[in-house]
Amino acid sequence: MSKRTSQLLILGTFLAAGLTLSVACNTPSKTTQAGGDLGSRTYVPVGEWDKYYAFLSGGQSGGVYVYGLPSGRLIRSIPVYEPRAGYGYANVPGTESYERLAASGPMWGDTHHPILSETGGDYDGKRLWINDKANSRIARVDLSTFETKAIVKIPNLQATHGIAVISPDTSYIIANGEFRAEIPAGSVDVDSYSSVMAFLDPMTLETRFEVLMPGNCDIADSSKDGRWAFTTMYNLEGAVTVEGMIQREEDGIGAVDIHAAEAAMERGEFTVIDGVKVIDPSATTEKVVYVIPVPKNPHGCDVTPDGKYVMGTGKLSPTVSIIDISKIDQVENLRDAIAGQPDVGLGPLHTTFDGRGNAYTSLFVDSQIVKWNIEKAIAGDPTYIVDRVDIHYNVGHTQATLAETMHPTGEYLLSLNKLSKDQYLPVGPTMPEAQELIDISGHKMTLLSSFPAEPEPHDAVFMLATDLAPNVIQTEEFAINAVPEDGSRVERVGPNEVHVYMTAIRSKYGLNEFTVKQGDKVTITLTNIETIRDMSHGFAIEDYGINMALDPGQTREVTFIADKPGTHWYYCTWFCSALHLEMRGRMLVEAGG
Ligand code: RUQ
Ligand code: CUA
Ligand code: CA
Repeated sequence: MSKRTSQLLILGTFLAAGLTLSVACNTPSKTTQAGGDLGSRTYVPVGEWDKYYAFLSGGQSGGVYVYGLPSGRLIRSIPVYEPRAGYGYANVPGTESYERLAASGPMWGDTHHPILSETGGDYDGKRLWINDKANSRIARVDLSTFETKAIVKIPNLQATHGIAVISPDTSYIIANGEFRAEIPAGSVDVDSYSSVMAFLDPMTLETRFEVLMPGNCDIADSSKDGRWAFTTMYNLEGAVTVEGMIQREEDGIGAVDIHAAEAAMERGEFTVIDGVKVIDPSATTEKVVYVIPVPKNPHGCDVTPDGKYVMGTGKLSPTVSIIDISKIDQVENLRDAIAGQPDVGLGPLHTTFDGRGNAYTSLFVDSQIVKWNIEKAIAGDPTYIVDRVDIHYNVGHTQATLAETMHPTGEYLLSLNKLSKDQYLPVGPTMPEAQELIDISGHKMTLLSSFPAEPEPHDAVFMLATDLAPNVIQTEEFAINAVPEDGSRVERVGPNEVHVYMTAIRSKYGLNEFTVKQGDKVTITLTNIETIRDMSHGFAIEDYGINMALDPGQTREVTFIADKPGTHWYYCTWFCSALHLEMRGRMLVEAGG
C-alpha cells in the first residue's frame, strides 16, 4: 500500500470518527484566547452599524440568517422554504407567499449556499439566491426588502447543492444536482442515472438549459470572464454506495465551457426532457465538458479573485489542487492544467482568499484554518504555509470578506464550525453551531470572537454595508390593490362570497367590525398606510389560524372560509404603539350561512 493510500484510508476513518473525538463536558472550554483588547475589535457601539452584512444559510431551518460583522449580532432572518408566522411568511393558506411556496414543493427546505448578484465582478447589492438541497429548488431574495420573491423546482435534477453566479455580470445562475438520478424521472434504472448542471435565468429562475455531467456535481463556482462553470465531482465512480464512491484514487473538477454549450444549443444539439433543453456532452460537435483529475473525493471549488485559478479542495486528500484556468482548453492531458497541489492538512473542505495572494483552507479533521501563499505553493517553495489557527470545532465552510468578488477586502474570515461542543452554555445533547470570526488583515491570523447560530449555517457571504444599506427601501410603494385611507369597506361579491377592504395605521383598523355568514368565502385585503420606516402592523384572527404581517406601505391579502360562527376578534400582532393592545376589531360570523 502506498504511503498516500494508507494516508487516505486513515483520513476516511478520521472523517467518520472526527466528530466523536473530542470530549463533551459541562465545564467551560480551556481554549480561551489570550485576552489583550480583542473585545474592542468586535465591539460596535450602541447606535452604530456593523461594517459588513453577513448572510449565513440556515440548513434545515430553510432560510437565511443576516448577521452584522464584526459584532456577530443577528439582525434578522429571511424565511425562504419554511413558514414563519413572525414575518407573516407562508404561514396561512390563501396568502401569496404561502401559495408560491406550496406550488414549488414542501413547506421546508435545506439551504446551504447563499450567493449574491454581481455587476462587473463585484456585488451590486440587489439579489441573493439560495438552494434547497432536499427538494431540488432554488429561490431568489430581493435585497431591497430582504424578502423571498421567487422559488422554483429545477427539472431533471436531484439535490440542488452547489450554486454560483456566473461572473462578472450574473449572466446565469448555475445549480448543481448532486445526486445522480434517472433522467427522465420515474424509473429505477441505474443506467439512466446522471448528474446535471442547470443554467438558470437569474430573475425568473427558469432553466435555460442543462448539461448532463459525468460522475456527480458538488460545489460550484465560475471564472471571472463568463466563460467557465466549475464543479467538484466526488463520485466519478458513478456509485450508489459509500464504499463505491471511494473506490478510485481520483475524481475530478468539472469545467463546463459556457460558450461551447451555448453554441451547441444554437446548433440544436440538445434533447428536450421534462420541458428543458438538455445537452449530452458526449454528443456535441465542440467539447463542452472537461474533467480535470484530482485526488479522491474533492469538495470545495473556489476561483481566485484574479480569475487565474480554480481550487479543488481535497476532503479525502490532504491537498488543494490548483488548476490554471487558462490551460484547460490548451493542454492535451488535463493533468498538465494543474499548477500545484500543496499539502495543507487533514480533511480540507473549502478555500477562500484575501486578495493579497493568500488562500485560507478549512480543515475539518484538524479543526483548523490554514493560511497559505498561492504563488509559493505553485513554485514549490516549502515556506508556503503562512499560519494556522485552531477553531472550535470541525470547520466546514470558511469565507473571507468579499472573497467571491474580484475585490476582496481581506479583513475578516468566518469559520463556520459544525460543532461547538463545550464552547457555550449547555442546552441539551445538541449544541448550536459555532461561528468564529478571525481577523486576517495581518500576517498572522487572530481569532477574535465566536457566536452561536440556530441550525445550521453551511456557508456565508458578506457584503459591505456601504454597498447594500443604501439599496434597502424604507417603505413599500403602495401597490395597485392598496386600500386608500378612506377605502375601508365590505362588499358582498356573490351569494357566499365577501371581500373586505381595510387599512391599518396607528392604532386602528379601517373597520371596527365586519359581518359575514357562516360558510362565506372571505377575502381580506389589508393595507398598512403608514409612511415611515419600521411602523409595521399585523393582523391575526382569533381561532382562524390567520396572521399577516405588513411593512409600512404594504398590502396583503388572505382568502379563507368563515366556517366557525360567533365573535372572532382580529388584532394587531406587531407592538406598534401605546394603543397597540387596543388595535383590534371583530369579525362577526352569523351562524347557519
Ligand atoms: S457543503 S461543508 Cu453543502 Cu457547502 Cu461544504
Ligand atoms: Cu398595530 Cu400593533
Ligand atoms: Ca470518489
